[in-house]
Amino acid sequence: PFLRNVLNHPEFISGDAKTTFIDSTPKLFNLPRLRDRGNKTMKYIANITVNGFPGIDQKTKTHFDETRYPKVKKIDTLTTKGILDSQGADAVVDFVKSRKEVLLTDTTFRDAHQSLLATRVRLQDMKQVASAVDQGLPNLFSAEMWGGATFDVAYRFLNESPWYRLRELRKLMPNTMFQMLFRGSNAVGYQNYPDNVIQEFIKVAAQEGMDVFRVFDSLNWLPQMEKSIQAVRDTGKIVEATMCYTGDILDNNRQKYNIKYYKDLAKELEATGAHILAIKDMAGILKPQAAYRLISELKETVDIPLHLHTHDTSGNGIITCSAAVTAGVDIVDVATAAMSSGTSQPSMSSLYYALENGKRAPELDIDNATQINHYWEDVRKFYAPFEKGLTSPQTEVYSHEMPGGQYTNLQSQATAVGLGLRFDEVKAMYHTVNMMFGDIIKVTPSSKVVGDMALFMVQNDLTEEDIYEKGDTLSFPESVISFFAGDLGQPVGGFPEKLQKIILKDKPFITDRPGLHAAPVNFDDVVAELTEKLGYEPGQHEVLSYILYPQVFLDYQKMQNEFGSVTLLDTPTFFNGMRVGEKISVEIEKGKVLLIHLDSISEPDSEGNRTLFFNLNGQRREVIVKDTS
Ligand code: 3PY
Ligand code: ZN
Repeated sequence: PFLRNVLNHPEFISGDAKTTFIDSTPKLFNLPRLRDRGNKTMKYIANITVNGFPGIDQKTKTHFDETRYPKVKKIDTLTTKGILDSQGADAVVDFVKSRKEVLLTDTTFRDAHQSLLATRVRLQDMKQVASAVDQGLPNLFSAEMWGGATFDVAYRFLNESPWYRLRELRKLMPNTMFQMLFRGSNAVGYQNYPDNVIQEFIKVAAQEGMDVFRVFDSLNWLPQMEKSIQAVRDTGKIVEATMCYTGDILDNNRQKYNIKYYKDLAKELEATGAHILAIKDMAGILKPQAAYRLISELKETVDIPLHLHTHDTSGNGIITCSAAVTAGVDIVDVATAAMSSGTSQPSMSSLYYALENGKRAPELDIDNATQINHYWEDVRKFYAPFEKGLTSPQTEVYSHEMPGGQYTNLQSQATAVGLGLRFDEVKAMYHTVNMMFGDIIKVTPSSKVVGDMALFMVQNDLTEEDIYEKGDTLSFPESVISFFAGDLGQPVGGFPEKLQKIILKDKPFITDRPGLHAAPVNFDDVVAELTEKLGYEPGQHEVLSYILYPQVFLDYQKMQNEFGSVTLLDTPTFFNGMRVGEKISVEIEKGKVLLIHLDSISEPDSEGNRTLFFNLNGQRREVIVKDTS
């Protein structure tokens, strides 16, 4: 039926086709478009097959067919999404408060792969399991599936629009609240953006289906969060105001961030009108006893529900969550077992059994969770090239305090500048730099500043003393200069003045909110500029992407023009191309499938071009690719 087209339609052959023929049988005219898509897809595959995907060893290709698809029992129950859509955000808060059991947020689609697999998990792999999560785990508070690094990485490395990801998952998961991580005035980027960009981003994200916004600031500086919190409130969606946890409240020698600090901050965050207070332990350094004390005291300090986010880097994640549950935390973040632990969140099923038969055991269908997990056990294998993280618990995190998502990133950065074998020194230096900076909150983007400085010092064999002695002659990394100029806001207790002078030299610095210095973006101007570049009028979401990541967005568009949408390819083919003799199928629309067989590959000709002989839905096709490998 796929090959049925206008030329072999009986009406056309009989010569009876009228001018209304196109209108009454539009499907038949899709063929050139399908062929075009097929050709672009083969061009992508040919390229990857011959030249490889950047950073991926081409030798092994995992097979897609061997994946176990989850078979879950559908459970009908009241969902937070149902409450939000019918009664609004405050009703969800009331619902959370009324529950005796702890609620769970599943981070598998966002932080888990950001922390384990360099944020590389593709929509195609989420889509296959999305309905199962929606139908099989309806008691989840939410699924975190957007924001943080996923926005940038989707465009930059996966040729995938994060907006398309959001829309597609929304369709498949109508009963689950979607949650995103939002970096306050830094949005989903690494720098401060004008207030109107922040407001517009939140508005459009809410329209596209986002329900819960976890708003944080990388220095815990309230002025950098207030506009975002208000913007979420204006959309009617749920806002979690966030405190990032650092230090150790139970360490008497480390009292900069003591219990009083967190209680005061909690009150300020509650006063912004936030629906929920999130405690974001981005590095996984909230020890179990500290979790018990922190949650117990925060419960007495604020009225809004508490949502705990931690990482399992130290191996103590389950105990921390369990202590927090005993102390009364309302919601905790977990990930499906196969995507949990190490620098990721603690495992959903491990926590389930840790709490089983207790007073606050979560409502979770463990058989459905296991089915879903089998799928992820298989899918994780596709991403083996990105597995650079820890293979065992690491308690050193209590000293370096590096966020879960940064660990593998910094390791790759270190390797890229030839410091792969000196990563232990980089970690130690990360701690030194943090102390030099005055012991700051370290989370994107402030954590990147600390990482950049640590790499700079190890690379140039500089000690702390060297910075103070010969700092005048050194050119520091751009991010470090910008941080000390106040571009990310003000750290708790201010900047260390002596170091600030050394780093900034004569550069001016600000002590007020960076947004006050940023002119609003004129969206009409951006639309005009982008229309010219794209050749069509962009949607609001595209305008925002372009403002946040101009070059990344344009590069993505260029790839789209050349290769079409490659989002639908299976992941092994996306990363590894095809092998001679292999056959794959790509469902480009419901019921429309491209069947692609790679027959052979020629030797390179005198100009280094190879010809790939494909068979696309029964027809021979040739694609010529320059071999640059
Ligand atoms: C992010 O901002 O991407 C984070 O996950 C911080 O923990
Ligand atoms: Zn995290």
